Amino acid sequence: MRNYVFGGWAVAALSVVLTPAALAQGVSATNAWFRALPSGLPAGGYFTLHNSGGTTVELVAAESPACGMLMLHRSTESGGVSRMEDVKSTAIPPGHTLEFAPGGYHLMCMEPGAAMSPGKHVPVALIFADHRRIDVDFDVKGAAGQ
Ligand SMILES: [Cu+2]
Repeated sequence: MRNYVFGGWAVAALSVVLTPAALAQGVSATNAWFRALPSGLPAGGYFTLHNSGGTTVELVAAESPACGMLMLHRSTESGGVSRMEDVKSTAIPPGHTLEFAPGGYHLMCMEPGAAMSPGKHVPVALIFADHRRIDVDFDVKGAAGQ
């Protein structure tokens, strides 16, 4: 009898532990790349973020050892003038995809290090409002995006 009760507790504890892991599988980042520019200019980072989970996720920050600061930016254009603004966070509802692409949302690697050169790869951690982190490997391409 005692063992049976203990077994019940073990199962309950296990299901609590598994819940966050299942949620973490709901977000994916694909087609990740940086555009490396000459002379240490900031490098734009692009990727496709998909939420296949059941709850909205909110991207709040990104980090990379290859960048001094890695910021969330959005480019906008009005009247033929292109400008960038800081983005505090972007929410992705369940089933939605958000493209980080030239001319729109992007990461901005403010101080690219030596690893930011075409043909290399740099790691990036995408950080969400619930403190989840996703590690993504970014290809580094040249100024022409190849
Ligand atoms: Cu930017």
